Amino acid sequence: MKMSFRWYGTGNDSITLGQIRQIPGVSEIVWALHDKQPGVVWEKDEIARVKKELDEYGFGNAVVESVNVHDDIKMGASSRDLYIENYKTTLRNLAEFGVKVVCYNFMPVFDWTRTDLFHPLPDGSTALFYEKSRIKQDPEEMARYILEETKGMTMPGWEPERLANLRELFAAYKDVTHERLWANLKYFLEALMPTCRECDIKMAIHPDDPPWDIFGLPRLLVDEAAVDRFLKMVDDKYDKYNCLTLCSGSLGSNPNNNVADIVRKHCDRIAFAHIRNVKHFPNGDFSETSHRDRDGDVGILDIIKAYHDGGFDGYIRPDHGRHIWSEKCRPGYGLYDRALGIMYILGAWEMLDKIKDKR
Ligand code: DNO
Repeated sequence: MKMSFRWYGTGNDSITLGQIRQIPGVSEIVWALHDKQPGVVWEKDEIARVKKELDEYGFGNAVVESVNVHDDIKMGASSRDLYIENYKTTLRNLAEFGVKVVCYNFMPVFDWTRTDLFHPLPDGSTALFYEKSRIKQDPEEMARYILEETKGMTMPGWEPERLANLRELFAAYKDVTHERLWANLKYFLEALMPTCRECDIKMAIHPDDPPWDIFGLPRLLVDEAAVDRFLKMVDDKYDKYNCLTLCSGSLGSNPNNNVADIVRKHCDRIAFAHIRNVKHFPNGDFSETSHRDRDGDVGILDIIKAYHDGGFDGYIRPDHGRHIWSEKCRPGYGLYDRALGIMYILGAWEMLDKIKDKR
């Protein structure tokens, strides 16, 4: 297992590489060119600049989260081939600089969605929160809220340029059913796989967050059956490249999903693990919590054990944390609670190593 930390880049994150270096055990930075619109080629000089910065701190740059997929690819518009070609060029450029895993998602219009980015918790911290009844409201209102709360930061999947045309975007997705979306995902993957093999890059899809349809838009990667279907979608000679970013918090938001079971079943197809805890409420709402097992409901220790038992040697990162100790940071992406999460994950992992050695 290789421990990583998501960082949004100089001038675009409240956290510095120097701070991250002081968290024990982190060897990789999960990065992206956050100013790039979906569909645009990532140029070599831009990639080289980030790699140089990470090199200076001794961090690896093998994981990108995310190279976002253009909506025309997701909706199957005639222009999709052009954007797929651009995606391949980006993959080739990334491969030249040692990138091994590219995280992406296939959610129409919105990336992850929460109704409250700074919801107060009983301990005085705040965390991301999802209130089911508020989501039925106008998506434009939701977009306005997210953009207002995150002013001055780039928010992957919530690009103001794209969201300015929300009505048109929704209209364009009108006829995209679940099955059409699956077909468009297959088309995209089949087109990319030969390039992934040539470049030795794993495409690691992120599950949908939350894992159910919202605003009438279809969502695919929502449960174990969907994950099974996804992993069989392209010729098995490409299994090594058609992989998962298994996010315990996204799938775990649905109490019916057992994330540890999915890890046990598909450990060899998980290129990138996101560890996050979530607390469910009986009415379908959920709150993000600390990583500690008993603070939420996803079974963090069981999940970590499943990775350990499976001999997981991919990349792992603490996912969202709470906002604690008055930290001013991106929603879900502060320094302190994610650092605590890392220590929790590493503590459990090292203990499992020791128990195994003694056997
Ligand atoms: C939330 C993240 C997601 C993820 C993308 C992957 O914070 O886990 O935004 O990066 O969905 O494409």
